[in-house]
Amino acid sequence: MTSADKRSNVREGGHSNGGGTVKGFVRKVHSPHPSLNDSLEGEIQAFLIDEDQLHTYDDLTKVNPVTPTTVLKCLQARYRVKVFYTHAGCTLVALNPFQPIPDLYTLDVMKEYHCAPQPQEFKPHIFIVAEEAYRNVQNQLEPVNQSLVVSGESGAGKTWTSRCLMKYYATVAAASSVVNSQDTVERIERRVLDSNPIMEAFGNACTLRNNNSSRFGKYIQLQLDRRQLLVGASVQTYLLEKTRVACQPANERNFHIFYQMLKGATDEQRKEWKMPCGKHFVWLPNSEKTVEEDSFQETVEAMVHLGIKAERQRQLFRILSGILQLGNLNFSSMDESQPCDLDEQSKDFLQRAADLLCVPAEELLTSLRVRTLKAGKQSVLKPCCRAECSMRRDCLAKVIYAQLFEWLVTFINNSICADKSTWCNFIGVLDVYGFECFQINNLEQLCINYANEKLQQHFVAHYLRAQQEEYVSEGLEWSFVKYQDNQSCLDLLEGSPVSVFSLLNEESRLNRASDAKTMKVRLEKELGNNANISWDKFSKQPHFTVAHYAGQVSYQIQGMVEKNKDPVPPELIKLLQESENSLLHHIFTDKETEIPTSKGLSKVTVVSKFKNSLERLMRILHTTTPHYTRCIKPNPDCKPLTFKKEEVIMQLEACGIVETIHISAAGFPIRIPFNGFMQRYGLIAKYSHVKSGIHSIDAGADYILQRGVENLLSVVSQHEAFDPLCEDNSGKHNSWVHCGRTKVFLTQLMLDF
Ligand code: AOV
Ligand code: MG
Repeated sequence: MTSADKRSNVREGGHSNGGGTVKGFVRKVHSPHPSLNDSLEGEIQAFLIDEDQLHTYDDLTKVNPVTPTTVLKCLQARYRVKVFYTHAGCTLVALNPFQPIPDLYTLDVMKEYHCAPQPQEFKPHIFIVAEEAYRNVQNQLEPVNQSLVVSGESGAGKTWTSRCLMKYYATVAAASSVVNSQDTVERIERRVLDSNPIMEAFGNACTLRNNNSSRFGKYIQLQLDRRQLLVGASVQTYLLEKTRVACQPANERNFHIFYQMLKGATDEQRKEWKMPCGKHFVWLPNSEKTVEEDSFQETVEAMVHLGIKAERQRQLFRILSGILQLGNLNFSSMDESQPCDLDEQSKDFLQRAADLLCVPAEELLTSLRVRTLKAGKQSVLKPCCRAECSMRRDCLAKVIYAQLFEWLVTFINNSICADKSTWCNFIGVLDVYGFECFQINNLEQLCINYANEKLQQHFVAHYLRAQQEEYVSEGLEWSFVKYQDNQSCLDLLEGSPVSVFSLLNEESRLNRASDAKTMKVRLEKELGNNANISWDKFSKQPHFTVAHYAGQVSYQIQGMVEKNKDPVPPELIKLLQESENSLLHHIFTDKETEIPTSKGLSKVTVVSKFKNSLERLMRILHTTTPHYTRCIKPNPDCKPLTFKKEEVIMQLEACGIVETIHISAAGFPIRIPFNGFMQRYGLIAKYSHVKSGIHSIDAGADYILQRGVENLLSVVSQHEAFDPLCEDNSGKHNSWVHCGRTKVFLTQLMLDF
């Protein structure tokens, strides 16, 4: 059997098994499964003997035995020879090279994978995943719609991978388009791709973990017509980390777009935006640092392609500059609890901000300094103290930026979304913010890590369920490999009746000043028995620690309830609605401006909204055929071609790669329909001395085929090469082969014989 032969059998129903080319050394080993062999010593030796061959393993299910150490060694060996993709049963592992790899993603490579009769026979690549999803749509396998779920911690390469996937479809799904619709198709692909630099300029920022860290989640659905051509796309975004606009963690930066403006503006634009050279903006820390994403030109070009007119762009940039000016407003007062005023240096910035946002300067100042309270039918004006003023200033910036982002996403959708009558299927690409753990973590990290927890749950549930369903429907008896379920962590975060989110929401809906200590006491009282939450007794700051699937994260409680409430003073909205900047006016038109009374606090909190949006996403994912790619960050410093074992092993363990491989390897990743099996392996029986009686059986009813296959298996099992593997020589129900109702289930190792 050639290796191509072997692998042409092995893919079914979207399960990828990869295809290693290494033969031989596994034969030295009596059992591939640690569970079947008490002594692993022999196996480890066998593994070590072939260490110089490790880089040739295209699929980790072939590594023997599968342990964190052996998987790690294999990945390290591959990384050393600059091989970045490896199959791991049903998933693809992508190691981040942290340097451009020439010739890995070229048009020619795309075409090679796209045109290959069996792309799986090629080296593991993200394009195999892309092509598999594409062919599933073509073959109308149920569910027809596909999801490419890219996961991994911050900086692991998710956004990069998503871009590769989008480029792949924009290339292969357009290449075959007919000439007379070329114009439209080309425009659409370009627009779809151009949505990336815009969204990244507005939604990504430089963090301690990644210079181009996504601060929002996105699910982009690429819409395909009957001919499988890309006719449009739609984007759904998730919770932008808007606090970054007004508050950048130490050594991090604001969103890229501000630096792009600062660095890319012409003299004329600088004048218009009131951003003279050398002016220091408080909200633009670390502007001396240059990152690749600082290209203003690219963003503007993408805007032009998407149809954002020059005048709209002008308004947009004026608003952004207005936000920056707000950051330089300082309030002062002799006494912290007393009404305060702007300090002298800030007066200039107030005037500039007002000019750029097209609102009267006095009204801007009043809305920042004076609160309107409602008492019955009467309104009372109350001057704010310094902290309140600063809070209102930050709030103004955040609400403007968040609305602008939303407007952009809507604009992009209007520009790239195909008419419902023209598309029938979609391939969704999911790229969310990766798991994060900083020195100080707050509501933002809680939401980000919760999203990752949800994705992990989807993976565990889907993969195990899909396998189980097939085994059951095929009548196989098989006890499942144990796996790490993260349900208990999700219950802690979002469960009912009591969870971190429910308590946070209750606290946020109470009309009282939030207090971190009270919140902590409640958490301890209500959730103290949950094994996934703990407290460090020596910590001075109120906090709680959650045991996530990807590691422990300690969350600071201070400020969390307030962030969850996310109150926007209605005076600010009113001010913006009166703006003469028509874009600003437009994006606030439908916003509520009612002054809340004591009872009327909004029930919609940040986490309740986020939870709902993720649940909608999960519902969509469940209706699609998923393909998982696990991005791994090989070192914490984003250094090129540097592989730190401790870093990698933590990520492998966190996402359950080893378990996935076990399930794939201990399960039966190869499923061959009886017909195909007989065609391929009937020959063995023919030349065998054992009488099997299978010669009389042609392709026919499943039952007859099943008998034939069973006989064949029994013949194969008595073959001398197979001998050492068998626990019982009946061949019918050993751990290597199972004969189902319509298919033969094999372990990967069976194919090596
Ligand atoms: P992320 O999306 O997973 O992090 P990115 O996709 O932004 O991570 O990757 C981080 C950086 O790694 C990129 O900016 C590239 O410089 C580099 N990189 C990633 N993949 C490749 C590749 N295949 N080839 C070359 N360079 C690569 V976050 O958004 O922070 O979770 O929130
Ligand atoms: Mg990203």
